[in-house]
Amino acid sequence: MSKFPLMGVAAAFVASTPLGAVQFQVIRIGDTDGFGYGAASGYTTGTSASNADGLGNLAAGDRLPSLNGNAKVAAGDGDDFDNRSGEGSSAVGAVIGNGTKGAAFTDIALSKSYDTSTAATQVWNHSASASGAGGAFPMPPSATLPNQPGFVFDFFVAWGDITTTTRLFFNLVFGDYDESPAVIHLTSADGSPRGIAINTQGGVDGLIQEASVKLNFNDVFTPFDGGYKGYLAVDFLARDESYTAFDYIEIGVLNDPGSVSVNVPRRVNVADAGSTLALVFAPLLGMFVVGRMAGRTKGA
Ligand SMILES: [Ca+2]
Ligand SMILES: [Ca+2]
Ligand SMILES: [Ca+2]
Ligand SMILES: [Ca+2]
Repeated sequence: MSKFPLMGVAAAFVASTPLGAVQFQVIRIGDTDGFGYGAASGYTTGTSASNADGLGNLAAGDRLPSLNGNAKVAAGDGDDFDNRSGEGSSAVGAVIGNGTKGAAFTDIALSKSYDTSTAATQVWNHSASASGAGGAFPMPPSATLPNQPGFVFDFFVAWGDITTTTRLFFNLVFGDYDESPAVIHLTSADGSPRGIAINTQGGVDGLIQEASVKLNFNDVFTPFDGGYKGYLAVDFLARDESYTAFDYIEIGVLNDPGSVSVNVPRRVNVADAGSTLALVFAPLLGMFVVGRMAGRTKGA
């Protein structure tokens, strides 16, 4: 219970929808705006349009823009950006707790060269259509790896707004992952860990991918006064990655338990809750977690 010392205290929540009025549908950290590029009209990655299929916002299967016009997307290669615009968290049918965090890691290049680009006022901003110093790097200094985010979902759903048979999905949208080893590490409400294997982009620089996993009710929720606490910690463990970006991360209701295809169109890595992935990755995770915790003192 000590994991949620503030839950239940009214001041600990930011009300997004009235309690008891709306069925739980989703909680999201960051926003679904194509890494702040939207449809990325006019942006290219090498000779290709960054929005490869020309549909909607930048999404899985598209590529992060190479801002200096070459085919590479990398640290020190003219591609540092900060498209953040007051990123926060949102929810439908839930109240967001103070422990929810990580939005500052979205819509920004988590690049080893970010601080250098800041000093040179060469951090691109899509809305301004200009370069500048950019905002504060979320885990300074940028030159010290790992630069990867630690996300935490901390929320409350009232009794009438979810049933214990509800199946859930977890989804994370990221770009330019090309340095193995890496794994997405989930920590459930009861403290149990799980790993999601992810594939490198296979030579497609800047590739945007989604990682999804199905979750059981009990993986996320525990009973609490008047409803359920929701909790999930998500660490992107890639100790050697010098350049990545994240669009958003979410937990939602899985309306069709047989498929998560609506949420994971391409390059997906889907595993059922209770799979053996946690066992497969346990030794790897131990190594990563130790490394990650050592670097964690740098801040959220
Ligand atoms: Ca945004
Ligand atoms: Ca580039
Ligand atoms: Ca990379
Ligand atoms: Ca976003």
